[in-house]
Parts: sequence; structure tokens; C-alpha cells
Amino acid sequence: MALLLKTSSDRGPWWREEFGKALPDLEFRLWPATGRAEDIEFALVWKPEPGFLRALPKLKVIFSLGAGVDHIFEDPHLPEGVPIVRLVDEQLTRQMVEYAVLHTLRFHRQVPGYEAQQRDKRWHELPQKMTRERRVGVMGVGEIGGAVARKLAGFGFDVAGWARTERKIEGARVFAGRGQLTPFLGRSEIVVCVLPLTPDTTDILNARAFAAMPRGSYVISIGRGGQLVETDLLAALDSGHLAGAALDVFREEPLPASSPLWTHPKVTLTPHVAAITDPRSALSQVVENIGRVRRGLAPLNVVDPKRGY
Ligand code: NDP
Ligand code: OXD
Repeated sequence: MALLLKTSSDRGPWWREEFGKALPDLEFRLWPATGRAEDIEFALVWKPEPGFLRALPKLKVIFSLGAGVDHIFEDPHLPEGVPIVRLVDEQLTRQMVEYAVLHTLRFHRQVPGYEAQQRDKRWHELPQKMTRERRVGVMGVGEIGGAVARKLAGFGFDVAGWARTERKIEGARVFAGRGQLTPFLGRSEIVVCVLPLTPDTTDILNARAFAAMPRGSYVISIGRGGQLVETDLLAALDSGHLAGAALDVFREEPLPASSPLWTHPKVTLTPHVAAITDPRSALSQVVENIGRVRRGLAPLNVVDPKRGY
């Protein structure tokens, strides 16, 4: 029996090497060299084409190559009854926290403003809020967003989180549900969006959300591009209501060259690299889950298809 890896990155041979060390008895196949479909028990995938997984008749587990699973649920022909497992990975979380902290501090300390002044050779002090006066809001306070909120609270920011259900985060007030979205946004001058993409969170960063945020606020979007209405963001930046945005994820990836986001003076963007799955860290949980399934146990970190995350 075999594991099939389908990735769009060039890290396939690296995964093969790491799997070879950890599970030498498991045959490793790297897409497109799928071989006999009947041999594949485990699939480790990123953005599988519709119908790809259903064509593997002996599949026991679908592993996402990331924390998000929206790229799997996009397939309307998923095989029924096969558990979908996401990554819950310390290294992935750490990188996401780094990215969120980096841009929060950048906005809080007005780095874009000072960079503009440097271009003009202008020596001028901008007004600076105290850390405890800066209200940061984290949309999605699960594995990653929870760690982001705790780290920012540790810096001394006035942090709030927003989740679907009520939960406790040390150092942060958590707002829950749609009914509390507007008050959450209304108190948040820097919003970090680290939500999973589901029907409920699609287009959630829209003109209404931006209007609810205080004038001069910032958006850091690291969940999924489908959450951000890019034309609404551009309008809010151009009107001066929003002061800046840091974007890692986009509706269309790679971001088309024609997108005005590339050159907008208030936008910093990166090519979906806030966190990059590293086999040296992520492999152990896949190995553990394969072991569990072989022993007849349910895998860990199975997502709920009804919730979509
Ligand atoms: P989790 O499932 O651990 O947490 C999700 C959080 O979002 C939970 O707090 C959940 O609420 C909340 N949430 C979900 N739906 C809603 C909703 N409708 N309204 C309000 N809150 C909601 O996920 P992770 O933290 O592990 O990952 C989050 C996302 O980050 C991934 O799905 C992925 O899209 C993105 N990501 C991006 C990366 C990048 O490189 N840019 C890298 C890694 C992840 P509740 O607590 O009530 O369940
Ligand atoms: C993820 C990602 O979901 O890299 O892990 O986006």
C-alpha cells in the first residue's frame, strides 16, 4: 500500500526523503507518478483537482498539506466517508505569529510613514500611540489566531479576538458570532484576519466591515484571499478610511500582474508565504496518524465537513 503526495511546490523530493526515513515500509509516490490507483491508502494534497481523490478507491485518509482545508472542500466530488485531516503544526503556527507580529508592529510604529519620509529625505516625528492604547483585533482565534492574540497581548497591545463560538484567550477579550462582529471591528485599529475560508467567512472583509473599523485602521489578511473583497479594500484605502494593508493571500493566486494591489502605495504583499509547510516539522503528525489508522484508531485533527474547517 502507498501514500501519494500531490503538491504544487518543488518540495516533493524532500517529503520523499523524510518519509523514507520515518516510514521505510510505506511506498511513497509523487504525483503525477500515481501508479495503480488501488494501491493508494493515504493522500497528502494541496489543491487537488475535482475528482482526483474520488479516483483513489482504497483511500483511507486525506491529509491537507496545510492548516486550511478549503482547497479540498472546493472539490464537489470528494469520496464519501474518507476523513480529511488538517495540519496543526507548531512551526506553521510560529511562522504565522511572526508574520502577524511583524506587520502589527510595522503599522503600530508607522514604518510605512517613515519609509515615505525617507524617500523624501524628510526628518519629522510622527505622533506615536502607546502599545496599550493600540487596539488590535484577531479574526479567528483557533490554533493560529489564538497564538497570534496571545503573542500580541504579551507585547502589551489591547487585543480582542473574534470567533464563531465563545472561548477564552488569556489577555484578550473574545467576541463571538455574527452579532458581535461590528462591535469587534469598531474597537479594532489593526485587524489580523486568520479565519478559515468557509461559506460564512467568504467576502467577510468587505466595505461594511471596513466602514465599521475606526478611521486610519489597518488590515492584515493571512487567512484566505476569498475573505477579502479586493475592490472594497482599494476603495477604503483610496478614500483614506483605511491607512494600510498587508496581504499574503489572494482570491486568485498567483496574483495577476494586472492587479492594482501590486503597486498600491498603502499595500504590502507577499505570495502566500506567511507560513510554509516544512516536512521536518509537519511529517511527524502524518506519520502518527498513519500509525493510528493502521492500529484501527481514528486520526487526529479531522475536520468537520459541515463546519468546513
Ligand atoms: P482553526 O480551525 O484552529 O481556527 C479557526 C478559527 O476561526 C476558530 O477560532 C473559529 O471559531 C474561527 N471561525 C471559523 N469560522 C468562523 C465564523 N464563521 N465566524 C467567526 N469565527 C469563525 O484554524 P487555524 O487557526 O489552524 O487556521 C486558520 C486559517 O489560517 C487556515 O484555515 C488557513 O486558511 C489560514 N492559514 C494561512 C496560512 C498562510 O500561509 N497564509 C498558513 C496557515 C494557515 P471557533 O473557535 O468558534 O471554532
Ligand atoms: C495553510 C497554508 O493552510 O499554507 O497551511 O495556507
